[in-house]
Amino acid sequence: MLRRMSDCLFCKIAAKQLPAKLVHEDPDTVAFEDINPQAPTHVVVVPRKHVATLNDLAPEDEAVVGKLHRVAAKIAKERGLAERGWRAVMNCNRDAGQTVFHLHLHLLGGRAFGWPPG
Ligand code: DGP
Repeated sequence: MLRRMSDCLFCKIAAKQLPAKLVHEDPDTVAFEDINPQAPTHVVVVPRKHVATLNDLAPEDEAVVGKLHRVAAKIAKERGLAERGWRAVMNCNRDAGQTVFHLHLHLLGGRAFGWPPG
């Protein structure tokens, strides 16, 4: 598990020290194609700031968490997913299946999803 910032995969992708298929960049966030897509569209949206999990959010992180969702909605619209629908998911810690300990929002779309999630 990648809990230390110096080891953090998504910090390195955001800093372009590791390759990824970037689909969005701004001063606060980066979005890229998931390496193991679970739907026809599977994009990961991350803050540039290292925050390990939802449990670790500080009051000053509230704006960027909102921005992650706005970026996901923009990408979903660009891909024609807005009307049909798409899913936003944040996994927090082990039981939820979090494997990369840098906050990230999954944008999933292009197929129908079940509920409740597995
Ligand atoms: P989670 O299980 O919620 O922590 O999601 C982590 C996601 O990150 C998972 O869907 C796979 C993706 N991922 C892991 N390593 C890499 C990588 O090196 N590059 C890219 N593009 N995605 C990765």
